Amino acid sequence: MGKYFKDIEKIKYEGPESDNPLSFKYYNPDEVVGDRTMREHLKFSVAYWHTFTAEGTDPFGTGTMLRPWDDIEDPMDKAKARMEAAFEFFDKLGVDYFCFHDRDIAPEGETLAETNKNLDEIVKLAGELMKDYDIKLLWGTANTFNHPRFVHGAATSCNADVFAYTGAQIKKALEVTHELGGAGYTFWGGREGYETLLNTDMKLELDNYARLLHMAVDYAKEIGFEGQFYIEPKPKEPTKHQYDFDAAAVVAFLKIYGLDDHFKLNIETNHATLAGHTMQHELRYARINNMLGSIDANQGDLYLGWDTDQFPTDIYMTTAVMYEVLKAGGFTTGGLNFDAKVRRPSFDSKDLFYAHIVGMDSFAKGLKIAHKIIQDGKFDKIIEDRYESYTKGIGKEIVSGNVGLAELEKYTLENGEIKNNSGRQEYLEWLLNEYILEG
Ligand code: XUL
Ligand code: CO
Repeated sequence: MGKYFKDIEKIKYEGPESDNPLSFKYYNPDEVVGDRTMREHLKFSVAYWHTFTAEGTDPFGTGTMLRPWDDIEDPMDKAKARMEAAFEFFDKLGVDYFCFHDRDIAPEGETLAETNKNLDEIVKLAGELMKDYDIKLLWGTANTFNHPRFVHGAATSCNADVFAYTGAQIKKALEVTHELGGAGYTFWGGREGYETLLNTDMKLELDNYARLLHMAVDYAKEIGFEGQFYIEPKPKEPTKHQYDFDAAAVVAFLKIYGLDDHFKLNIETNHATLAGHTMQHELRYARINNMLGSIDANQGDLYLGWDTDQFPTDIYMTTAVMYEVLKAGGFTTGGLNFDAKVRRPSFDSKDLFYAHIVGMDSFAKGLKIAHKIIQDGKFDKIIEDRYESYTKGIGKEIVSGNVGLAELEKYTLENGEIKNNSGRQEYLEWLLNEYILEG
């Protein structure tokens, strides 16, 4: 039964008829959908910070979570218990991956040397548990936003000592990610932005950010880390304006600084909506630029202006996400990492299971619907027909680069009245409903 989540058995697939909330209704890991099994398509990962480190604090109240390791006083003993509990959780849930920040798994010491020593001890334990349970690291990252030293940013701080500290911390985080065989390493610019332009040298900050990323690329090569680097866009929070605002801003940044060959994007639903985009928009933008790497799976609350990091339950959204993933050819190094937290009043450990189960089932359903949509090809055909004018005549000349403004003028003067066709949006929304409802 395990030591930590004693009243929970291994979660099994019981099918849509089951009324057991501690079972999967749709996520059937070995079921084949198209060219791979659900498990291979979805590559679920648990986010260590939300599920094992977070205590349920908010700006108005202290922690509420009730966890099996609560009574342990010593920070290192607590860190070890959490790590053991985490693997019991992954195993019971049947996920193959996890993600962590350096500071989620081990406490900071008095000095960086002491902090690194703590980290080494916990990483050793994690490595052993990964082998025992056959669990893999989707990506590692460094928390360079929580400690007061990062008050003005990390790589974009006005203080060169903070830049240096950030480099030192990321060096170590890369080493431990490599040691654990991480498939990737993520940069989320937690405080890489500004509060006011009145005190900000934007050019220097952006140049420095790129300098740090280049150093990381160089160091990865030096130690033989071949995992995929990701940047995770987010427009605001904690700072007023984050430099990695959205997919388009990040792609531009990577290209400007010659980093685009080394990075892909880790796109998060709630970050997309905070930037005023749908998740599908962000994924599409990354996909068409060959930069769709991995996904932080959650959902926000459109009535609230902050990052609520809720577990994903919206089937329209999971369908759209899996549509983009399938169109990109499926995940390679990436996966679906539940960067999501249970609500503060959902404080029982059992809630962690309910939350992940509904997320996994929602994505399993989304995968199947998206696969059917793509297989049927109805939407593809409608889009193909919509742009048909570019496959012949003047349209073909435009896309082949054979004409300039003078030729367009000559053509238009002779062309006469223009005829447009309906966009048929409501029909398409009806069609999408049909897929969702028939599921
Ligand atoms: C914060 C966020 C991070 C990153 C990793 O909004 O999403 O947890 O995923 O640093
Ligand atoms: Co995230």
